Amino acid sequence: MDPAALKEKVKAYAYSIGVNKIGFTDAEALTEHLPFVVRRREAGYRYGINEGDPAKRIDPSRHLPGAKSVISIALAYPGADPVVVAPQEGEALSRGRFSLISRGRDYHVVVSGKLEQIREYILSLVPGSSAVHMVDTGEILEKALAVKAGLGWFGRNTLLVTPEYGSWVCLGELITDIPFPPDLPLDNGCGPCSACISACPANAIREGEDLDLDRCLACVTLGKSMPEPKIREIMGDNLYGCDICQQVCPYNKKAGQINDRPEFLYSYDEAYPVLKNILSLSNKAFRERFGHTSGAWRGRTPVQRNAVIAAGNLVARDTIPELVNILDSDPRPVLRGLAAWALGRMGDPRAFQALADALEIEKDPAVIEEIMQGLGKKSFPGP
Ligand code: B12
Ligand code: SF4
Ligand code: SF4
Repeated sequence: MDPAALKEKVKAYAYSIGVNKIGFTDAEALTEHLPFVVRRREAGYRYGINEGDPAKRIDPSRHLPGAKSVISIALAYPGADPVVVAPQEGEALSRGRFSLISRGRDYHVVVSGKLEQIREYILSLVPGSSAVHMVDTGEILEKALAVKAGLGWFGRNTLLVTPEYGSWVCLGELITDIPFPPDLPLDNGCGPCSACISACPANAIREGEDLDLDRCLACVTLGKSMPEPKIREIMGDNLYGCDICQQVCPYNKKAGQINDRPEFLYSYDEAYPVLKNILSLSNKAFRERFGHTSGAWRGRTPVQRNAVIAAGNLVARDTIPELVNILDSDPRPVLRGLAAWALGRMGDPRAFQALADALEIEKDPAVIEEIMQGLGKKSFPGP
């Protein structure tokens, strides 16, 4: 079949199965992006995908020999709270917050499903052709491919912004050996706006430079180590990811609520879980409750760690019993240390007593230091 006619059929099919945007581009290496990838790698940021081979990250043909084109797709997800059951009036329980993309069914599964349907459709029309699909973890630079395929542009917050859905889209792509005619890139629509830069609480967006991943809360909240006290304070109530630089984007505000994809819907409790419940979750209970979301990717510890920090930031006195329990008996020193920090912010006699008791039995110097700080005492001089 003529590639141009095939392209139209593939586009129509993709829209019919709920893909919001689709674009086509060639499979040439993204050589102008190599310096960004190398710089990110040299900065020592790991988080899985950043440690990939830079040559593979920019070159579709490293993933499919004989690659001729890339089909980039975007699926819109709810950019606000469309399906929430508000808490009971008068509820006094403190809650944390999952970022929007980490709620509902894991987008990796949803986008991969669509890509597989498109792959099978192409194979039914062009038997013997080859295609591989990727979502997020597949090494290739997804935003750069989406820009080249005309889905949107690089916003100043480094995300792909589409004219219709703003940046509330998740991306995926099919690398194929069919020479589809390419689409044209769009003009950058940011204009003079810099709302995302001003709104970032961590001052992590430096225009023309990389995102500062030591500060970006989307990155910090994936971690398992003890953040610096200054960073803890700006982490707010975020349990996994951060949406602030997207929430202020005029394109995202204009897009409103995209609410027609049942897979991405969620309950209020899933989006804003009660902190005391998170603090006492076993590994098994965490998997049962959040295993279907992308927010479970890094496991229970980052979410619980961030819940302890959120409790401190919110001065959530309803969490004192759970924080005391962590300080007394959690095997993870990072959680014990942060529980001491959070208890120190409560201004409550129960919290103060728990810190004084813990000082008698704690053995880890870093945790002892946090307890001392929490009690308002001078630094621990060491053994
Ligand atoms: C590693 C990673 C992260 C890291 C680092 C993010 C980052 N910006 O690099 C962390 C954990 C922080 C992260 C956070 C988030 N992520 Co993320 N992440 C990725 C991943 C796996 C790789 C990104 C990457 O390659 N970075 C490497 C560096 C070098 O690239 P970069 O920072 O994007 O830099 C580019 C710009 O500088 C750009 N550029 C900008 N302007 C210009 C102009 C010119 C002329 C040129 C040449 C280049 C250029 O070129 C660079 C290279 O492409 C992608 C999936 C994938 N495989 O691509 C998802 C992905 C980017 N993440 C995604 C999402 C949703 C998020 C979060 C919104 C989640 C959340 N709510 O917390 C946040 C957003 C934070 C932010 N402001 O960017 C989506 C983005 C969708 C979209 N609309 O763009 C992706 C595409 C996953 C997906 N399949 O949907 N993420
Ligand atoms: S995700 Fe949050 S911390 Fe990171 S750049 Fe955006 S607003 Fe800043
Ligand atoms: S907030 Fe403004 S500068 Fe940032 S991505 Fe959106 S349009 Fe671009």
